[in-house]
Amino acid sequence: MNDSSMGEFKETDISHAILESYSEKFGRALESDVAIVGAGPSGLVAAWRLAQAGFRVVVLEKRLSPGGGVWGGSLGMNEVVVQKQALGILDEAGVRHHSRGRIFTADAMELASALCLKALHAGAALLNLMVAEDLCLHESRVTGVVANRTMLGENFPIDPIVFSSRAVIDATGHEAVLAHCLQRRGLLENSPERLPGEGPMDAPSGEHFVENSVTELYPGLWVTGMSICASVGGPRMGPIFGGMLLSGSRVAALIGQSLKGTGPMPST
Ligand code: 48F
Repeated sequence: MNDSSMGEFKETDISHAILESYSEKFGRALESDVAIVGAGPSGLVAAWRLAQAGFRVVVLEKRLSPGGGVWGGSLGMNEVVVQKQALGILDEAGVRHHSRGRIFTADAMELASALCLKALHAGAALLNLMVAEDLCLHESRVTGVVANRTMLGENFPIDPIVFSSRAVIDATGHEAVLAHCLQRRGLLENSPERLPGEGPMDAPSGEHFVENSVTELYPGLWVTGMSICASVGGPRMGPIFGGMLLSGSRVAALIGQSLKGTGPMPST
């Protein structure tokens, strides 16, 4: 880089550009139609589908990298397995796949990256390093997510911020973080002392279960992906991801129907 090109901008221009850009993105995300917690495969597909349908969507992810359990495949071998019912989603996302008998494989990194890009290009806001720690409730309905910067609230007495939304999706995977927020306060149906948790592995049943058991656990709070198994009890299934993709698609369709009539929140 020569002297004249270095003179085109200052270090503070870089900082201002980031601050302004992030502030616009963050500001728009504070009120949405759907707030999704967890950027794993189910959360990202839900974000993509809902944003594609014209809803304002924010995804909060506590880690630096979105993609959840996709990246590592199985044992860190970064290939994932998908069954034929979910190939349409891979094709639409431009993810290449290879037949292995009755199932198919795809590159884990290609899948994680493609889902992020699809969600972003459809218009969803994706905020990483944001950890959801609670839910906002008004008149027995979930109305938003209470979130903090990852590691901030845990280590310092620093208050969180609220992301208001008309619907919230718990896509936090095995942790089912938001379902636990309601369960520990006795707000779930039948007030269980603890959530049933995942059952032992049964991949074929588990895949079917996560697609078909998408539900509104409490008014305004939906569960998708592994958080369904953790919150209502269902088998785990290991590194096969078709059920997660289909579960994300299904929760988006059901929320779309339930929000229909009131129309998407106008973009600002
Ligand atoms: O675990 P994860 O990938 O959930 P999923 O979409 O998919 C499950 C599969 O990856 C795999 C499997 C396949 O058969 O069993 O496990 O159901 O993604 C969950 C995401 O939620 C984030 C977490 O970092 C991960 O990226 N997450 C968890 N808790 C929080 C959170 C939280 N409190 N706030 C924000 N993000």
